[in-house]
Amino acid sequence: MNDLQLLNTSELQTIDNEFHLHPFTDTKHLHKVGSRIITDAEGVYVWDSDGNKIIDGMAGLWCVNIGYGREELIEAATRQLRKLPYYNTFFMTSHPPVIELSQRLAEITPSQFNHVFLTNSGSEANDTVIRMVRRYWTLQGQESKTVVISRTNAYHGSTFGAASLGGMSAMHESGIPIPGIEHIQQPYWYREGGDLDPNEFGKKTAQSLEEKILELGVENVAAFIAEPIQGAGGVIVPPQSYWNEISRICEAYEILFVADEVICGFGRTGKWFATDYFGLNPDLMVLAKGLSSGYLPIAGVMLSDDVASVMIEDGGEFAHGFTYSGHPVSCAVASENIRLLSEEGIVKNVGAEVGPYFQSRLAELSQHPLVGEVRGVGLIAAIELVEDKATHHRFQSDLKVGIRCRDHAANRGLIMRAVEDSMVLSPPLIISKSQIDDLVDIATDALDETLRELPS
Ligand code: PXG
Repeated sequence: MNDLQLLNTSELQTIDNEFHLHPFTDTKHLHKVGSRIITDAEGVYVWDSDGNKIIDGMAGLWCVNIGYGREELIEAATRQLRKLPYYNTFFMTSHPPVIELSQRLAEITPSQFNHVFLTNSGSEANDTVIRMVRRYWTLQGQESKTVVISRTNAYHGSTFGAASLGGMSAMHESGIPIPGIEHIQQPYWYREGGDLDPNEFGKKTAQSLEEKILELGVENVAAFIAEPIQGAGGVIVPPQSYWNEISRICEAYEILFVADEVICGFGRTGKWFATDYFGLNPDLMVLAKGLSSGYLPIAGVMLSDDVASVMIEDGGEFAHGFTYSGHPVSCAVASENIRLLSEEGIVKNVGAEVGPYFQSRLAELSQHPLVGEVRGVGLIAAIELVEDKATHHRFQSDLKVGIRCRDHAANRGLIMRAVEDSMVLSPPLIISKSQIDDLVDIATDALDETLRELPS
């Protein structure tokens, strides 16, 4: 084995190519260009193996909410590793870190949530949701209520169940979606709204839930699942009218509403949860990412008191769980992360200060010739690039406009992600106003450079 610390970038890339298969990656292409190797991080910055300092406009993968390098989290992990590095929560056992985290989650989530089922990833949490909602109805003698309704272009994870809940056509192959999952139209007004104004379109797409319930028969529908703001789908913020109508329909037909807060939770919108931001009333809430600020893998499903009481009182054993459900070290880090987000006023500051500043600085970019729409809430946003601002007409996909812009930004010191031609941003919540100014300057340069090289 080599001492990897001593190798240069191209040596590291060679070994990476030889032994490592990356997620969601065209491996043959990666082997040609080589991976960007990240070696260090602090605050909102990461450094690559060539020593470049880069603003991490994506907080890793929408997860490093508290920023990099927090000693308190490192100490919480180290302390717990020394004291009890592992114990399970099966077979009537528990341990202090999982007990503390469960209590903390009950405190910060909306009042109907007082129970959590812990997993290691958002995908596992969403697979858990499928089993849980079916079990909830079965326990109440309504075995036929099995279908979960989701939306096109939703992202709920990569395992078989979670990819089925997701509505991304590229992930639908070889038996995915599994039976019992249905998709309705997403509330993406800018792309799919046609002649309708945003609120008419929001109401219409929400009403497609009612149509789907009636088509399937309410006796067959278990739940509706949605991200309050679609993240991986391109940061799609529904029109104002959307959530009211969805809530009305879920209540009228008494189906469970599952809010997937994996990206939106833990302060991203300036509230603890997007559920608080939009005034939603979910029965289940899916958590991951910002729960530990990505320092260690942990995720979970919050159950409302109603769902929990059915599962507990009428259920007997729920034959479901993971070796690392409630892993003590992940729990210790998550609790400390929540304590810091709360006691340092980080979530509040996103709502009152940096969130509005970020949105207003980004809104200036709508003047740019390439930018069709800037949308977002708090510290999550998208800048959608179009060929024709009046008609919202897209660039031809082989021009790869989003990828070009992403690469220009990266070369200038900013990580943005391209979802087709939407440039998405989700920086650490501790970003300062002057760092937001730097981010916007680099994004502007990247847009200018992209414009310059496009055929006129
Ligand atoms: N729900 C949502 C809303 C997510 O965004 C998951 C569930 C699954 O979580 P895990 O921990 O299993 O990955 C996610 C994950 C991207 C990207 O390209 C987004 C995610 C994961 C990987 C890539 O934007 N979100």
